[in-house]
Amino acid sequence: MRISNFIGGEWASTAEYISSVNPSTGEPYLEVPRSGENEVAAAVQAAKSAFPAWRSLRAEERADILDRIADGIDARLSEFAQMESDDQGKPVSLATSLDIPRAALNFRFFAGAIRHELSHAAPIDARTFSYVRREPIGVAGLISPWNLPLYLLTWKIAPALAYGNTCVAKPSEWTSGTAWLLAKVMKEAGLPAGVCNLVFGYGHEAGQALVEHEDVPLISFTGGTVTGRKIAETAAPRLKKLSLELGGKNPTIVFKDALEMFSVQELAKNVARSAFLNQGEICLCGSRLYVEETFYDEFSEALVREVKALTVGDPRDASSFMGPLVSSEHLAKVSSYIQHAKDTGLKILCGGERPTALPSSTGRDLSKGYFVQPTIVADVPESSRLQKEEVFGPVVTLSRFKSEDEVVALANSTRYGLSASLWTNSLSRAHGMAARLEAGTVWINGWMIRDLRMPFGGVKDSGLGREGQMDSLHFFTEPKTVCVRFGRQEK
Ligand code: TXE
Repeated sequence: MRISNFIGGEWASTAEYISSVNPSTGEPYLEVPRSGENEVAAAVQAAKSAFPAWRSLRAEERADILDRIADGIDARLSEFAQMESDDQGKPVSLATSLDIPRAALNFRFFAGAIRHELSHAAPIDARTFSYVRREPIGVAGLISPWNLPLYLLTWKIAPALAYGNTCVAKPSEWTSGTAWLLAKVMKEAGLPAGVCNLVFGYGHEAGQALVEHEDVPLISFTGGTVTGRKIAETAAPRLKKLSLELGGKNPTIVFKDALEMFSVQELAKNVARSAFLNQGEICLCGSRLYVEETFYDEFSEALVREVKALTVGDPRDASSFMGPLVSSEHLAKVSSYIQHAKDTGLKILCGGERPTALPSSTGRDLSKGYFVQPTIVADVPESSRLQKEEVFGPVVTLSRFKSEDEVVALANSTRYGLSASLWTNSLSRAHGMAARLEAGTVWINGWMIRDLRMPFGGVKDSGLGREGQMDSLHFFTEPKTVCVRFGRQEK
């Protein structure tokens, strides 16, 4: 199947195409446009032309269109979920319950936000006051990754459009399918031509051209830290507004007193889910597990039992918890960390290999798919690559700690700071630690509970800036202060 760019409300072809592979079978299944400077320039021009009319619509009119896009996503739920799975490797069940509904929610949420938005005003004296207009910025450049393709793309498109900008979006070259389906939905929903344009292709070609383009004053990017740094280097001298949501090496911290609330099995189940959901390919996954020493043996036994029971198999099967990794390159990267654990004599508690049997009720040949077992490596030195670098796959480390001070220091001893999750029944410990952990989000007795009203983003190498209701408003608009005086000032 071949997909097209979506520029000015029309489908546009390119001279060359990238072959995108289905990671379950290792077979090519999608031809993705290989766009470059020319396609990006055409898309930016279309977005620029559409901007004056789009920004002039009443908020209610924009909100209605966004709601219709959400409805259109819902109506095609199974088509989206199937494509997301074929493109990315994630179980269809996960795409159906999480990725696609959350993508629809992104549109509904920002439609609601602009319907209820208020601006503030400040009286100076009886005849004078100031008020703030929040104005859209122009053409937003939106660059998204492959791990939660539609969800993270719409997390950018929805607020950009809601607040009156037009946009050019560049999804990951590995997972472009659902973005193309989204373009169909946007067309059906009556989004005016040019308001949202999709340009597919490689990051160093289409992505780079978008960041460099002089008519794109704002870039929102989610992806790897190395790419984020490169984008910052390109954007900074051009004085572009920038939001970077980058990688993570998130700690999960388990105290024994959590047993006052959960059984050891429940704790193990929750921690396993937060480590291995979506094959561990979520920037929020807990990849460094720290367990209180007095509880370590009991917990690690339960965790290993839980993880060994996770089914790795055909992502089209409802029973599969994990599918393949996204690409052969990524499999090679993740495998190199497992090999490093073996080479340095670390203790692998479970996993560490390609699964020997891959259950599939569809009868598909999965022998060339990029599968790997969920893997736990124990007692890893803090200086090890495994403890320091983002694996972004189903490989986690398990360590023990004695005290709060010790575990806070360990948790913070990374260049990343995206999220942390903490399991404890002690209120004072929970809030005390939340204040000390260096992270954009701290979950207490939970994980990946998303509230779109809250700021989302990371500290340190995990990013720059925040998005979320008010933060997205601030990012995707510029405030203008208007000071009004009625008549002549009395002496
Ligand atoms: O991401 P990239 P990749 C992490 C994870 C992963 C690593 C690399 O550790 O292993 O990043 O993954 C576009 N100018 N995360 O290589 O390269 C690219 O085409 C403009 C964390 O897939 O950062 C894609 O659309 N754009 C993460 C997007 O950037 C460029 C999710 C992300 O690609 C570009 C994914 C350039 N010069 C990976 N180069 C998370 N935080 O969720 C690339 N791109």
